[in-house]
Amino acid sequence: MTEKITFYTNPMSRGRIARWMLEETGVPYHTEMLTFGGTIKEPAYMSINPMGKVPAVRHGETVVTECAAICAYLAEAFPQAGLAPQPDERADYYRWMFFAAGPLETSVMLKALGFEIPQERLRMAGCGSFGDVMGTLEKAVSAASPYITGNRFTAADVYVGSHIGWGLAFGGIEKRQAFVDYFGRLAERDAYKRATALDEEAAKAMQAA
Ligand SMILES: N[C@@H](CCC(=O)N[C@@H](CS)C(=O)NCC(=O)O)C(=O)O
Repeated sequence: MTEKITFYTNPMSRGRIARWMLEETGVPYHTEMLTFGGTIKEPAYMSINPMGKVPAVRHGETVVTECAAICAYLAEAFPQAGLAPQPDERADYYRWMFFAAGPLETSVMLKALGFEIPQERLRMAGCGSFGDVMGTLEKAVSAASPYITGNRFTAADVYVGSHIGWGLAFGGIEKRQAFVDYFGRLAERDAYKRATALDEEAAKAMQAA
């Protein structure tokens, strides 16, 4: 019997990444909405994620936090969805998933906070410069193949694509054509549309409450 999945989120958060991934797997799940500055910091949720941050996924007795880990975990827990990498896709899959969770996320956030790493300290900064991160990401999504690991859509596209989509929408990522084209392909997916509609609806309901 399939173990129950509980998805802890807030619709205006990185939880949208995990929601998209859950919708891609096609497995049923129960959603627990948390409020920022409210239930997210209460003991019941802090026992799930001591960071007091969303998203988190509970699968039976197993808890996973961190969007990239949630995407990778669900891809492996539900192999029938075909979102885990084939052996020849693994290098790109891990490379770009970790690149997005590390250098990309960090450099976009530093920029949003108005912090520029001084040129002479770039050597010790794992994320490198914002310009180098943008250039590297652009090359990764400009390859002849439509997806980040090649011709097949995988969980790495959910994670990398979410960063690009969010960044294009809110200005954290430059509107380069390669980013627009790559994300445009992903946004056509039924699971992406379903996930977005569910979170938009939940956001409206939370605002009205
Ligand atoms: N590294 C985490 C980041 C999670 C995160 O920062 N979530 C934010 C919303 S996007 C949050 O829950 N903030 C609430 C708080 O810190 O009080 C991940 O990738 O899942």
